[in-house]
Amino acid sequence: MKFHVVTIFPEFFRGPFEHGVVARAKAAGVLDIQVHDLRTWTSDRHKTVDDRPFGGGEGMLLKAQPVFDAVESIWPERTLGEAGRKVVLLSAQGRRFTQSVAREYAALESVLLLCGRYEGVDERVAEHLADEELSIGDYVLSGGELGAAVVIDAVARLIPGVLGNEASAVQESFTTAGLLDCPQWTRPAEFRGWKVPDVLLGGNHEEIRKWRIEAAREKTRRMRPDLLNEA
Ligand code: 4HQ
Repeated sequence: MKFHVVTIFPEFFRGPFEHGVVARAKAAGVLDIQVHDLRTWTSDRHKTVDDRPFGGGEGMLLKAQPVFDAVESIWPERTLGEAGRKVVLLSAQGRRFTQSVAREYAALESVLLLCGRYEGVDERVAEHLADEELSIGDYVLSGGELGAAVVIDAVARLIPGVLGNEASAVQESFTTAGLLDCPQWTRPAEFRGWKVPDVLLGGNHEEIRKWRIEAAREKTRRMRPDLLNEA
């Protein structure tokens, strides 16, 4: 699977992808991430990517032209709504990014992530260039870069062949799908007087399995009751 990222801060992506699952997926050759500097597609001396909003108001907007030129140069033959690859604009106004969106993206050949900055992006990008606007959550970031990193991380661990994913990412069983993870402990069995539940110390795997399902349900009921009312 391939990601393209278009940003005015390409250096931002040096760190996040050099560790853990994403780094391993890249090393294994199942994931490729190409980061592009939006200023590549400017032609003036100051490499201008922003301008003032029509009608007035606070701050600046990313101009449509460099963003259109970037996408059209990265994917010259692409058409809107094409199967297999998607242009995604990170935006607080977008569809909410969830695990099911991550699974959707992991099945694509390529995703091109557009990271806005300033007060936003000229609306013609959302309207006529991006296949969709995507939000990682209901809060305001100062740029799309953190959102793009979140999306790449969540999708990378679902790619077949990424080390450990057959066991851990896909372990989600029929009975615990859509629930929070159950609580877990490691040694010692007692720490500062706090004990690990007895059932987990005995070797009864059927008992443990049932206990974990119930613990996941109870944790979900307590922390995220909204998840129990979903399909
Ligand atoms: N943005 N999920 C980028 C976000 C955001 C989000 C606000 C998008 C700022 C420039 N992105 N603009 N939430 O808050 O993805």
